[in-house]
Order: sequence, then structure tokens, then C-alpha cells
Amino acid sequence: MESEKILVNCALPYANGPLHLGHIAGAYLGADIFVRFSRMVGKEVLFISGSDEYGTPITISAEKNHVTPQEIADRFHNMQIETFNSLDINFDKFMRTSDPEHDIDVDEFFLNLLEKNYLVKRYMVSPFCKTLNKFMPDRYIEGTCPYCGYDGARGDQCDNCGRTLDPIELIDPVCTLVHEPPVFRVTEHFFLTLDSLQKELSDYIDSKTYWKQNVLKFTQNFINEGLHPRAITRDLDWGVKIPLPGYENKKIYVWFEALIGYITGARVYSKEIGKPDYWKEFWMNRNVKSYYFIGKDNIPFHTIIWPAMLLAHGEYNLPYNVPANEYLRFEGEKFSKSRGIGFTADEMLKFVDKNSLRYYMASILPETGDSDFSLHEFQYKVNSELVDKYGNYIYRVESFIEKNNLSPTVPESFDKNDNEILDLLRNKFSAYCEEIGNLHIKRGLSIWLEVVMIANNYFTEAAPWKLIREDMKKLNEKLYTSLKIAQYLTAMLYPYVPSASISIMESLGMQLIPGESTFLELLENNNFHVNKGKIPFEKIDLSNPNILDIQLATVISVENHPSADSLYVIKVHADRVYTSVSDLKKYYSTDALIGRKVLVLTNMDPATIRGITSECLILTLKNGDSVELLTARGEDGDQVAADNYTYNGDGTLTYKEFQKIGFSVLDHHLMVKLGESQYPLMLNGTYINLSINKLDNAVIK
Ligand code: B3M
Ligand code: ZN
Repeated sequence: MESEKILVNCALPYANGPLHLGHIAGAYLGADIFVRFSRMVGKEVLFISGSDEYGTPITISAEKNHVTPQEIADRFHNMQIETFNSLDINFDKFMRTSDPEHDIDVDEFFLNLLEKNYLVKRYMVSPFCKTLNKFMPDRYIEGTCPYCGYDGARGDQCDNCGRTLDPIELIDPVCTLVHEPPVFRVTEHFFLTLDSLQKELSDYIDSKTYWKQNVLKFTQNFINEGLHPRAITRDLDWGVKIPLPGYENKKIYVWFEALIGYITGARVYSKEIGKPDYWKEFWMNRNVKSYYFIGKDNIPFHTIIWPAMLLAHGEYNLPYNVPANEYLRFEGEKFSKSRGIGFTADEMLKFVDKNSLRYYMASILPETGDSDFSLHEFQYKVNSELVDKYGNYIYRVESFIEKNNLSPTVPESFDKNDNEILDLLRNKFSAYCEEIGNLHIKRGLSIWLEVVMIANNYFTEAAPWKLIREDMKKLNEKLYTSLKIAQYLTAMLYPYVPSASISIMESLGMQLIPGESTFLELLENNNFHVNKGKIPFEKIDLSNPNILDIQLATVISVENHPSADSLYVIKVHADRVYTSVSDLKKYYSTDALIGRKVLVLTNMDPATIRGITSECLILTLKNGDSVELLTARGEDGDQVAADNYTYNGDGTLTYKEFQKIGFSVLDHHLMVKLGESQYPLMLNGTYINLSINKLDNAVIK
């Protein structure tokens, strides 16, 4: 019997920067878990995503970095693939919208809808920048949201209330490139007649009673407000061409063509595996369910625009479910690259392994509300659950079996307790399948954890170390049952932490082959061959190693020390005024210092030098006879972070302790060794730069 097919699509991340943990939690990790689970229950899954390479996020990034949009897209497409791979998030195809293959599907879609009059020409009023003499994309216009008053609303969407906007609706709009108000001019574009699809869309959405309430309600409200024709072309240079003569200066709007990327990804993958029509089995067979894993700010595009496009086209399946997630916050704040809040996935993987990161992130997926990424909780959950409970259980069982050279086999019978435990295992497993099957990914993991807790108690009560002296038959039964529990736990963990699960399954003498193995076939296998490997989890230490409270400061006064000719008494303003007794007198005149922006170590143990208390250290690079003041751009009191770790508030240090701190230089960036690792010193997301590229004999003092 042919296995059931499902299609899983993941929002195409803009190829304009690294993926941060908020992206991973928002759409990608949950999708990968669901796909691995679905394959383990025997479904045939096509798993697609890709890079969204047009659109203003890319052109904004290109302008900022003085490169072409294509160069930005190339850089971050490759970086994002590597990041996904480093997290075991494996799509069948991670396409890219700048691939000419994508134009084929966009052209077909555009001309199909044009022919059926779902695309009509209309005029729209667009923001025109007189300074740059061109129409400006919506995202380049910012102003106050007319609905919620948020003053950082963009021309296409208000991140505060989630509404899609038209730039002309903004209050006090400005062009963010030249910071002048735009003028609004008439320009001709193609419009998708959303209004003509209102009834069909309404019926489609109303039938989705099983959708997450937040997604369903948002969409129903959106539709009930009344749908209007929506421009799907723009006056742009960077975008998919309009497949008609005479529109060379216009392109197809990113939020029309990117959605078609899901089809391109499936079609290109089919060509690559030598089955060019394989994708049609997922897109044209009405029995195939399609799931879209996205972040909540993408809801309207996936539950209104895309279904409308598909209804208009007529040949392809509409979304079966769109389980949009809410936001992941970092230590209570919204992730923000520009404000240095939160980590990118690559940064986090410098401190922890992918198994631990997947495990923790899966336990805090923002499925029904915003959730918070806490370093402290991350360390606690991994160490106390994954390592101390599950890892330790596997270790205890396998060590005992291996040390006593035993090989448990299926017993003739089970006592009451063991029958109960095996029944409980099967019931917990079916509850686990039910939850993940209903897209409650987090709940599936919490059921796994319940079984972990039971497992350790079971092994302790079984007390094999006693049985080995008393009753070998009973010993075999208890150890076999312990191995069954280990097998279920490891199989259930696979969708969440695949690589560790595969290696632990091997230590039980079984093979879990991604995409081929199923729960059924695995759990029916009772042929254990224990070969205890290294448990693939280690405790993590995320305690903040940054003991340095280095701040940016302005020198506000410089006096000669009253009783030490070679010293200055310098006052600096950081988060407050500090006094420093300093030997800079040998290198700088007072005038050369006053007003300078310097970096000061403010959590020094106060030291009295010739009667004056010095409470901070003005940081310099001493290189032979020359001394260079360390500095950076920012405001007084801005704190220097060690990578993403700002000062951990952990006390003060003496000058002797400071001298033991290991500094180094990498690509002219100042690095510091804290604990076992090297960290770049950063201020407001930028490196502290030095004139030299190696410390050699130079010192930071
Ligand atoms: N790139 C939005 C985002 O990255 C957009 C998703 C497109 S899915 C077709 O948040
Ligand atoms: Zn708003």
C-alpha cells in the first residue's frame, strides 16, 4: 500500500543576514521535527524551503554593504544552508528565488492569472523620492502606523500590530534613505483581484476549524474587513521580471513571487532526483496535505494571498495547515541584531553542541505564545534532563549489561510490574504520536521527559545488581524491559535530537536510518546488542564568563597628581564620573586627553595611589614606547560585551588580576580570553579595532 504523502513548506528566509535563534524557533526547527516524525510514522514527505532573495531587505543590506543585491543573496544563501546543516535541519531542497528556474514558475503563474483576469492593471499612488528620482519600495518608507500609532511602522507592514500597510496610509512618512518625506505619484501596476475571491477564500478559511486559533482568528478578521485588489508589481530594479514587453522598469512584488518558490523548490528537486513529475504528486493530488511552517508576521501572506493565488490558478492544492509560531524572545527582549540582543544560531553553536541546542529550543518553541530563551534555563534543562536523566539512564543500563557481559533476550513472561511498565510505554508513545501529529511539537517532548523520569525509577527499583546474585531469569526480564524503555526513549527523541538518537540507537545494537526507518519496524525489533558508546551529550556551561565591566567614557578633566610628578589624576564620565590615577602623563599632554572618548575598566578594586583613590583603568595598547588609547563609537556608559556576553556583574578585580587577563588580536579586532574561550570585544555590535594585527610584545594595560 502506497504510504501517505505530505508536503511541508517552510517560510523562505530573506537572504539578507545570518539566521538567529528566533528564526530557528519561529519556523524551521518545528518543521524539521515534524518532518522527521512524519517519516518515522511512515509518511512520504517532501520538505521544501529556500532563500527569499529579492525584495527590499536584500537591497537595503546591499546598499549598507556597498555590494550588489546578488552578492548579498549569494553570501547569505550559502551561509543559511550551512547554518541549517549545522543544526541537522535538512530540507529536501533549499531553493533560491534568484535561480532562473524560479522565473519559469513565476511566469507561468503570472500569465495564468492574467489570462483569467485575476490580474488587472490599475493605477496606484506610490512614494517617489525626488532626491533619488525614483519610486521607493514600501519598506524604505517609515512613519506612524494609522492603526496603532507605532512610530516605526514600515510602508508594507506594521510590526507592532501586524497589519499590512500601504505607504500612503502612514502618518508623517519619510524615505529612510534620504530622510525626507516622499511625494506620492501615480504609477501603473498589476493588481491581484483579491476581492473577486472573497467568498471562496472565506469558505476555505471557515473550513479550517482545526487551525491554531491565533492564525484562524487573525485571518478571519482580515477577510471580514473586506478584501481589496492588491498590487503585485512594483517600480523596482531588483526582482523577477514581468513576463510582458513594455514593463522593463517594473518587477514582480516579492510577496507574490516568493510564495511561488515553494513550487519551484519542489519542481527543481524532482528534476534533480530524475523524477521530473514527482512534485505534481504533492501539489496536484487533492488528498495530499500541505503544511506551512512560518513565523506569525508571515500569516496574511500564507493564509490570504497564497490561497487566493492558488484558488485563482486552480491546479494546485491550497494549504492544509499553517501552524504559525509566535515570537522567541531572548532574556525577555525581542531578538535584535542591531541592538546586539540574542545570538545567531552560528554564534550559539560556538558554545554548545547542536543536540543540546535542538533539545532546549524544542522545549521552548513559541507554538501558542511568545516564549523566552534563557541561558540559565538552557543550561539547567540540558544538564538536568538530557544529560543527568536520559543520558544517565542509558549509561546505567548499558554499563551494567556490558560490565557483566550480559545479553538480555525476550523473556518467556513478564511480571505484573513489567507488564504495566510496557503498557505505559506503549500508551505514552501513542500519546506522543497524537500530540506531534496534531502539531503540538513541544508537548511531544514533554511526554518523552515523563517517560525518562519513569525509566530511572524503574531501573533503580529493578536493582539488577542484587538480582545478578539471586535470580538470573528475573535479571534477564528486568534488563530486557530496561532496554525496551531505552529503545522507546531513543526512538521518541529522534525527531528532536536526531544525531544523538541515531548513535544511542546504535549502542543498543539497532540502526535508525533517517528517511527509511519507521517507529513500527524499530520498536518491533527486540534483538539488542549493547555496545556502550560515549553518551553524545555533555553538560554545558553557559555561565556568563564576562567579568570585565568595560565602558565607553569621555575624559572630562586632567590634573597633575599633587604628590606624584609622573602621574595624572583624570576624571572620566561613563555611566557616572570615575577617577583614575594614570601614568598617561608620559605620553599625552592634558589638552590631548580632554574630550577624548576612551574605554575604561570600571569594576577595578579602588586603589589609593599617593593619597588619591583610583577607581578605574583607562585602557591602552602599549607597544614598545608608544601608547594608543582604546576607543570606539557610542555614548558614555555603553558597555563593551565579550561577544554577546555583557558584564556579568560579578564583582571587581585588582590590577594584578587584570594583568592576568589574556588579550589577543585577530584581524585587528581585540579579543579576550575568559574561562576556556576567546571572545571578540564588541561595542554596539562592532569590534574594538586596533592598529596592529598581533600583540607580540604589545600589552593592553
Ligand atoms: N522572506 C519573510 C521572512 O523572511 C519572507 C518569507 C517568504 S515565504 C514565501 O520573514
Ligand atoms: Zn500598527
